[in-house]
Amino acid sequence: MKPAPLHMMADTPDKEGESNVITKTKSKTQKPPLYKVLLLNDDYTPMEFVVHVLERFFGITHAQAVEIMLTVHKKGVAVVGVFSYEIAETKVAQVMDFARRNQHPLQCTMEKEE
Ligand code: TYC
Repeated sequence: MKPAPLHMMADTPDKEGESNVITKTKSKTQKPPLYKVLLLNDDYTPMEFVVHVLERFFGITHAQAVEIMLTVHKKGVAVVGVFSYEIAETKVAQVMDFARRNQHPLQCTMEKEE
């Protein structure tokens, strides 16, 4: 935990014989959770289709897309990106819909970041 910002700190100066311990460590405003978008391997979706999907929906370069596709192919799964809930949900829906319309079994899911 980071130290409390100046505006949250007690402004009473220390008196002799008195401790001035700051007990407030948790901020009131929490960062919104982030979600990993995961791509899963399968035996049937063509490699070129996966690369196209990555370029089309995640705005990454061809080289990055090939790299991620090969990671999924070898390891079974890879994180494609990390987004807010709504953006992650949209990416998953776009990939799943595009794969289904092209009759490929490609699977894409999302997972909350710890
Ligand atoms: N394993 C697939 C093949 O050999 C390629 C592939 C890569 C499929 C990544 C899905 O998410 C995937 N054609």
